Amino acid sequence: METSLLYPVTNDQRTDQKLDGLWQFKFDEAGEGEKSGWETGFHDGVSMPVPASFNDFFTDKASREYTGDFWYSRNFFVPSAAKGKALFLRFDAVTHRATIFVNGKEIRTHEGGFLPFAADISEAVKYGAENTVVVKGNNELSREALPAGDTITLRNGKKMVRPFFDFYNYSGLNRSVHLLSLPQERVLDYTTTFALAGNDATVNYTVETNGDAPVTVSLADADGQVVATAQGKQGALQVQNAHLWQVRNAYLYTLTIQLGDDTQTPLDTYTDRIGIRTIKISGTDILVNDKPIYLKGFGRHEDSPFAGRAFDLNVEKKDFALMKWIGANSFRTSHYPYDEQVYKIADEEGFLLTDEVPAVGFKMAAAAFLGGLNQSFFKGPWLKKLHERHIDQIRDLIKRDKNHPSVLAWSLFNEPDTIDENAVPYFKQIFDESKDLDPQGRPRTFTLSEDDTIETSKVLDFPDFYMLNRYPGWYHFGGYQISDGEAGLRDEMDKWQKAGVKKPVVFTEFGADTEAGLHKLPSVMWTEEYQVEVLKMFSRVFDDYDFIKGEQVWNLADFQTVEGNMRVNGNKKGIFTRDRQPKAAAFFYHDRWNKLPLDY
Ligand code: GCB
Repeated sequence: METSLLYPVTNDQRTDQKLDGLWQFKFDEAGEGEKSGWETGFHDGVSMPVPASFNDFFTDKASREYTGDFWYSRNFFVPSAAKGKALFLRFDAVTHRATIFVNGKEIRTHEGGFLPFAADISEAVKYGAENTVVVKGNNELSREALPAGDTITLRNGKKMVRPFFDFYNYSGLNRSVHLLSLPQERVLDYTTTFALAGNDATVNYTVETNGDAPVTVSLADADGQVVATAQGKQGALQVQNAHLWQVRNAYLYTLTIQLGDDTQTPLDTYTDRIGIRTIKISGTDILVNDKPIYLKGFGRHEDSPFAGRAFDLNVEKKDFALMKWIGANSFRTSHYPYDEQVYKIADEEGFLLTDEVPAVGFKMAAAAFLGGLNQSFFKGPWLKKLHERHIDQIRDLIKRDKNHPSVLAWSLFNEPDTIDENAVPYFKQIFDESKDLDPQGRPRTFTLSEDDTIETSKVLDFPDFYMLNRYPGWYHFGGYQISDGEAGLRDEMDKWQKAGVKKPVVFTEFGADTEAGLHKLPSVMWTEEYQVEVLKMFSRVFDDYDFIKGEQVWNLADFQTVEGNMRVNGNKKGIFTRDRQPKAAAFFYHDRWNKLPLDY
């Protein structure tokens, strides 16, 4: 099966046509789709925008919360000129699993709701004619899949998800669909690594193709001047006076790969923008181009009104504008890989990001918080399948994102249960198997929940740096007890210090739910004043410990979650509201972060 995850481009040899717009859509509560021939296409559904989560377009609750199989259908035209080309449909993400049919024929299936996959449709299409693509999606949760949860059946027979995580199970064709026409002999993938020497840099590359045609690689600077060329599937580009990609001061080169003897009429061309920079962990420092950096920024979500988890370039543009204004330099793609356009913007804007797989909910206490279960997550019949899918998604994540200069690190879990002995063999497997996947050897890590401390966690040897999620001042010692929250946090940091922590520590979650516009003097929990007090408390602590190398507050913006008595129409820990307007805390960070030096 074709496994290329290269981002689509259009040039003389390749075309990328987006199949976004209105599709036909149906729920399949009774499981009648195949029996009724829906895979051949249908016109009696409702119209549904793509990309979008279907949920919030419905005005009745049963549809919004729908759990199970759902179908999308549309026609697309394949021109006669495409004959002889390799044709693919590329789905940037379908939540959480999909079966793809073209003209009634099953082409492939895919598991995992946040990573792209391509379906080879060359044999299934009619040329110079209309064709039909049908997607059978499914949004159920289980302990065998990422993100983890259960699917339950209510007494009225309706299936519902019970997520072990704190974000709404937005579903559907959340990202774009592309029709790709590619040359038969083509580039499948490429990698780059960098070595710096004085002012110069070496860009080492490998190119994977599906044939034997000779490979030419060239690198052009931002003005389009070619600065280095090399031949072969593996080689080195020597760049004199290299412009390095720097944090919040990006510089991108254009890498062009061509196949064939004649670069005037190549068999294939693939072009991408890369940044030359190195990343290392040294003691408690995070080094970019051998210089220490301090991370300032956010945990985020792909979440906005109307289209749910759909990628929306307008929302993304706004989020970057806000992150730049506030003085941030980084974020975590909590709790799943984001649309590839996010990484392209981060590359251009010089943001560092920690790229997370949807391994969230690997803890029964999280399930308990949301519904009441108390067993070991890392012991159960679901582990084998889960592990297969987990490593598969880590593999695809790294494959997809390895060439982005913005990617600082890989986050392999969010808040798993690491005080459980049973977690150790699972962690060992995941860390062993992912060890050599990234040619750039970026750090691998995961977030530790409040239960997982230097005293209790059994897996602290695995990560290259520590990411801590901590909520004193909110889930415990809130309101009038906040001073005890601060004292407890300092006690914990003293223990890390005393233990001689030898790796950087980054706070990747902390904060307080805050209803925008709610004010009180003196403060109470949920007011804008109280959120600022909590964040100031954390800042005081961060300023006192040198091994703390970053602060990424939870969350950039309010976001939708499952409903419950802990949530007022979603999680309100945003520094901005869901429609991206500032709470008082935004001005606090604007002051703090614009003043902090990069190597704080
Ligand atoms: C966490 C989770 C995050 C939640 C957050 C909260 O620890 O990682 O997904 O949204 O806490 O606000 O409770």
